[in-house]
Amino acid sequence: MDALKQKFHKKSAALRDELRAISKSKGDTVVGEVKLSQVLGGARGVKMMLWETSELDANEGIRFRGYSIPQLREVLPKAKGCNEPLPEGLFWLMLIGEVPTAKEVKWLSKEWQKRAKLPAHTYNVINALPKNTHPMVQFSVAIASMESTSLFSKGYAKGMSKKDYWDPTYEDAMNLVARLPVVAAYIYRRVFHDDVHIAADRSLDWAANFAHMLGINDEDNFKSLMRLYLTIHADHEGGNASAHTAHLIGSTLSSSYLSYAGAMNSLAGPLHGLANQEVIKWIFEMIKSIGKNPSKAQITAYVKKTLKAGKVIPGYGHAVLREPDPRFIAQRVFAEEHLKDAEIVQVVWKVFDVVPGILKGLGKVKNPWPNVDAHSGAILVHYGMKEYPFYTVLFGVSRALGVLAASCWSRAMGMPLERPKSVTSEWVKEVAKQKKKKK
Ligand code: HAX
Repeated sequence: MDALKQKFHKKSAALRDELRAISKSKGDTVVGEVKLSQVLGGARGVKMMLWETSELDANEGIRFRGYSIPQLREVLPKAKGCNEPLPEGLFWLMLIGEVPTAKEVKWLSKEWQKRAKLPAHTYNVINALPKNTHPMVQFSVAIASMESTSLFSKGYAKGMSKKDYWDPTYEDAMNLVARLPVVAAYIYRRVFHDDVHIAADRSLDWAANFAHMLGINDEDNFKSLMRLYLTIHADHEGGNASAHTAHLIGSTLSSSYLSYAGAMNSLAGPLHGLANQEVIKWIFEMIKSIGKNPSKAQITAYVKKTLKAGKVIPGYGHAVLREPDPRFIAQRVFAEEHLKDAEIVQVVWKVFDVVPGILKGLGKVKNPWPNVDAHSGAILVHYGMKEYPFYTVLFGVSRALGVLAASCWSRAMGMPLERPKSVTSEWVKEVAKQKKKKK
């Protein structure tokens, strides 16, 4: 058994016993109340799941096992000559709660390189789809097709004991994370580069090899960008739509392949991960309509026109955050270091100067600030990746780190089938009447 797996097993077995004891002795403790506005409002803020890998604070943003994004840039091991953390280090941290050494991260890079082979039929499944199928659909289908290699499903079919579920779940998570850059690069080169593929470079780390297989020219800076990008998109606690989808599907004991394919279908919605493509599409349309170097007054008019048409401003707002997203800030810092004169980046910064004031003025938007998706496209465009329908796939490769690490915990904890209660509108009206009477 590898060292990471051993540590995970030891820690998760201990926590499982501890939580079971807490549930038995203190299970009746009330931890909150649910209001009708939450029943009707997307369950915002309802505490109802366990998620070990990260936690989101509305004002401070995401913390991965207690570490903020600037702290991750300080403490996680880095590749030689690069200021950005290696995502392998974040996976290690999220899985067992310890900052890894450079040696441990090197081992993980090698381990993922070893596990990165796709089943032959997955290529056939992707190739069977018309090339104009949205890349997120190709990605999701490809992931689901790998279910046939799930060690968890094989073990379950053979009658594996509940206490052993964590073991093949760890193996599936490691295999899937290792394979995702290969799947994603294959889709990118298939759709946008005439099926001319680039072989993996096994000497590289996970993110750099992904950058290499994508074939983007400014390789060194793009490799640094991918290390940052795949780190900051990795997890956003458990309640966001993609993570929660994976958690729900996984709770039925379907494999990591099926649950992660489901997560990707959720990420592919424009209010969630697809917002990264919508942002740059919106910016391209604005540039087409008013020119490459729009003034703040012109952007203001364009934003108002978008709102008047009954549309949202993509890349702004958040269900939980109430301050500018630290993931936006991290990308801004990267852009300031590497590409501050790029015209497209200047446009993103001007949009940032204008949009929050306008959204605040609407009086209903709870968070007028940019989220993670407001910045990413402009940086990708600068490095030559203009094919925005692919952007959410990049997000999907990263999100696997957190979601699959969390899935190991769910299995190890023996988390039960998830089954919240729904209510009818009749029930809601009845409750509303009672509330009125009480007043
Ligand atoms: N532009 C215009 N209106 C907005 C808005 C925006 N960016 N953000 C919120 N609003 C509106 C909502 O549509 C809602 O209007 P109605 O009452 O008329 O329905 C009102 O403000 C209140 O919404 P809220 O409570 O502030 O926000 P929600 O928690 O309901 O929604 C969303 C959060 C992220 C879905 C929302 O802010 C939005 O649509 N943003 C644009 C899309 C986007 O960038 N999504 C990516 C989010 C981050 C992410 O998951 N990345 O993967």
